[in-house]
Amino acid sequence: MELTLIVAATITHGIGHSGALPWRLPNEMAYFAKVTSKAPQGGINAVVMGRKSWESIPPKYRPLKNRLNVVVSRQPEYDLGMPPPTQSSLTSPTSSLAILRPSLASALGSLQDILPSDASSLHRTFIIGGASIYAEALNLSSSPQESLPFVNRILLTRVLSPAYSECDVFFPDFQALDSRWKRSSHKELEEWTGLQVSEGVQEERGTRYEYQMWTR
Ligand code: FOL
Repeated sequence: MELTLIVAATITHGIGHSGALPWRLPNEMAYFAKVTSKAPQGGINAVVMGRKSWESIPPKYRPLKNRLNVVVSRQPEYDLGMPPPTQSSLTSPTSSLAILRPSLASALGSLQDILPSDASSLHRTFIIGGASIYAEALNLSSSPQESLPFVNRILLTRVLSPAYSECDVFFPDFQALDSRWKRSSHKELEEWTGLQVSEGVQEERGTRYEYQMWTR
């Protein structure tokens, strides 16, 4: 099983502030939605997130549509605000689904079994945050953990300016922690996503950023 992590982070690795994204970038968000949704006929992608990230998604966009939403919380009674999927709701490939799992390892370990194989098959799995889930997925968590599948790809939107120095949650400095991470070419990013992606520095509402892909 291969895992892809998707994140938008500043130069100093800031990803959030006061429980929300530090910026509002509609085109960048559209990129996130397209990349995480795109799957072949009969396939569906999973988006795995921590409880605080789930809560940060505007209720009208929850669960993220056309994706299997997997929310990690140690609270067994945590209320996702919707009924758990039934066997029959899992057979409709366009439905939006949200399930709760008690750990990242159990979330990832159970994914294959969740979808009935006759209905829709799991295509790609994306780790969408936040800070503690990213750190654990990159095997940096200090708490004891079961062995996790390997994150071999990072779709990083590098936010170049402004600095967003108010950020209070951060993405790990993955390059400092593992020198095997190599930046892919723009062509490789487009080939892997199957999308046309704008190349070079983007500017939206005064924020400059760039779409990148890294692999190890
Ligand atoms: N990765 C990237 N590149 N950009 C992000 O903004 C991002 N955000 C998260 C994780 N990885 C990311 C976590 N935060 C929505 C809101 C917050 C969020 C993730 C997703 C959300 O509402 N998404 C809708 C799009 C809504 C719209 O079109 O405005 C979706 O359908 O994905």
